[in-house]
Amino acid sequence: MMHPSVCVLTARGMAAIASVALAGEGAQAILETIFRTGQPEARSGSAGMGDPVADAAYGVPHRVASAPRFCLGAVYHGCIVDGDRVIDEVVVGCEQDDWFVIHCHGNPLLVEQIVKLCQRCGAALVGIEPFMAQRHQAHSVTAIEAEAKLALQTCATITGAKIIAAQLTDGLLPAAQGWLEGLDERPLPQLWAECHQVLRKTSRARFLLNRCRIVLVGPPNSGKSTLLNRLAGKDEVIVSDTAGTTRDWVKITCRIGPLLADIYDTAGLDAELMQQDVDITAQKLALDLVRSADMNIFVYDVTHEAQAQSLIFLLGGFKGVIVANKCDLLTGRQRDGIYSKYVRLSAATGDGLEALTDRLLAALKVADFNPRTPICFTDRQLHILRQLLHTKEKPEAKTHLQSLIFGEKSV
Ligand SMILES: Nc1nc2c(ncn2[C@@H]2O[C@H](COP(=O)(O)OP(=O)(O)O)[C@@H](O)[C@H]2O)c(=O)[nH]1
Ligand SMILES: [Mg+2]
Repeated sequence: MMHPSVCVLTARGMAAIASVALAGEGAQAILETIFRTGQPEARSGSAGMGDPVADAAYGVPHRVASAPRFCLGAVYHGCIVDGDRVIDEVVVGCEQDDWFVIHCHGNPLLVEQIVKLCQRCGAALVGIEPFMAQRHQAHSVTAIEAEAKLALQTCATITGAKIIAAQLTDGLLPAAQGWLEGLDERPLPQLWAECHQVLRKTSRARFLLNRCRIVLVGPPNSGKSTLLNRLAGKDEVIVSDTAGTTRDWVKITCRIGPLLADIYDTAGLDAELMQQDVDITAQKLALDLVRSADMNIFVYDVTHEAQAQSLIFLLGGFKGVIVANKCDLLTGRQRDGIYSKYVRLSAATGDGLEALTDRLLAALKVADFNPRTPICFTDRQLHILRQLLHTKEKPEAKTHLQSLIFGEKSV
């Protein structure tokens, strides 16, 4: 038999309340032992006057000595008791017939006592991720559904959450069910083509499901740090007239439209140093970051255009968006003369930031991403789809599809 599990759902540290989950076969029996409805008995004197920590320390006796019959969805007020000793006054919610959450006071000492008590009664302490995965598996019909519930709790963006939710109604789940049902009638190459399509869309959706890496590069003093402060909505990066102020790199996480982006501000690139092939650490670091980025933003100063062109040339097949910064220093006519593929921006005033966001989303190919497009949102799903692409026999394809939908236990 599987042990029931106990798991602290709330973060450690100072808080008014904490939540401890108790779940699995035998969870109810444990709760019947350690939970009593009603309040601890009032005491005379100063000790334990309704203060749960003090009460626990003084071992306040308990008035009502019965455990309730738990009904799904109901909430019970009472005490966690260790024999005659009250540990804390709590509220217990019955989430599922085998899943309860004890909402206790937030003091970590109390939380620890409750957890230890549950352990002594036979529950195994588990971390929050495996706990939630177990719960979702126990209460989901399909593996994709269980994975979606878990992924919804961890995904980086709201758009990502919409994509994951839509996978159950319009995306991956119905697509996989359709593949399984139609397997006998349809030729395998048709299935391969559709799997390919899902994998292609998945590589685009990952920028919405996870964080993306964006790197700011360009000559010194072009306004990279000013732009990063703008994007972050606060002054975190040092802005200075002195070239070379940002020596290594600085990372700030910010939201850009629907994206959650780790943005790296790098040292300025120097065309002469790059040509001399000197081992300049800051330059090398910047170039390494450029290569590993999902997207780059090359920022140049419109009053020093020639310098920028030689750098863009040196960077070679540069993957990214080019920003013409300090447009506030130009006349209207000069601004209109800037190459139309560049984003016209003033990091100092914020003019042009929306255009930059639009251009970034287009470059990452996530503008107008339809959430109902079937995609994979876990490594397990990806792995099975890749296996399907190499499957030559229908019975084998059937096994893969069943495990994609229902998980390994179905096979
Ligand atoms: N006029 C104007 N000045 C700017 C703009 N962006 C940055 N600067 C100035 O340019 C100088 C260098 O900026 P900084 O962000 O430190 O450049 P970095 O070396 O590329 O990080 C600072 O004096 C900024 O105030 C802009 O859009 N317009
Ligand atoms: Mg800088």
